[in-house]
Amino acid sequence: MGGTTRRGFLRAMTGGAAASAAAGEAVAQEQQTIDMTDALVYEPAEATVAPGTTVVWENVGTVGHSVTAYEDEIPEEAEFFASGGPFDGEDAARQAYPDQGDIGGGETYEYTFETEGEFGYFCIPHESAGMVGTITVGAGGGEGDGAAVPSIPNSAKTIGVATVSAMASVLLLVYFFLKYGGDYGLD
Ligand SMILES: [Cu+2]
Repeated sequence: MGGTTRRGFLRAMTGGAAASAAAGEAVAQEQQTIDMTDALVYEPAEATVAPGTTVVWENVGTVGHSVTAYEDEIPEEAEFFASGGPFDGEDAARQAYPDQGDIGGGETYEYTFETEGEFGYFCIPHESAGMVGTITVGAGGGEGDGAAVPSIPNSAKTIGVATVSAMASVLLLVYFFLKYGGDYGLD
C-alpha cells in the first residue's frame, strides 16, 4: 500500500520535471509565425524579432505565395533569402518562380534571422497587389529575454521565508508565555 503511494508520488514528480523541461525548451527556442492568406497579405505584415529567431511563414489559404527578400531592403551584411532558394539574388528568384519558391496551401517556409536590421520582402505573384512585409531584427525584439521574470519568484521566496521566520518567533514567544508565564501568579 505504502509502496504504491510512493511510486505514484515519484511518478508525479518525474512527470512534473519533464513538463518543466519541455516548457523551458519552448521558451529558449524563439519562433515567430506569419500567416499568408487568400486575402493576399502577410499577417502580421510587420514583425519585430530578436536575433536568432526563426520566422515561419505558413500558407493558411489555398493560393500559392512566395517569401522573397528585396535585395535593396536588407542589411548589407545579411544574406539574400527567398523561398525555393538559395538564389544568387532577387532577379534569379523572380525568374525561377513558380517552378521554385512557390509555397502552396498548408505549406511553410522558414528562415532564421541572425543579422540585426530591417528586412523587406514580398510575394512574387502578388507584389502588385501589395503583398509585402517587413521583419525588424533587434535586441529588443521577441519576448524571450524577460530578465525581471526570475527576480519576482526570488524576492517572493525571500519575503515568504522572512514571514515564516517572524511567525515562528511569535508562536515560540506565545508558547513560552502561555506555558511559563502563568506560574508567576501562582507563587
Ligand atoms: Cu502572395
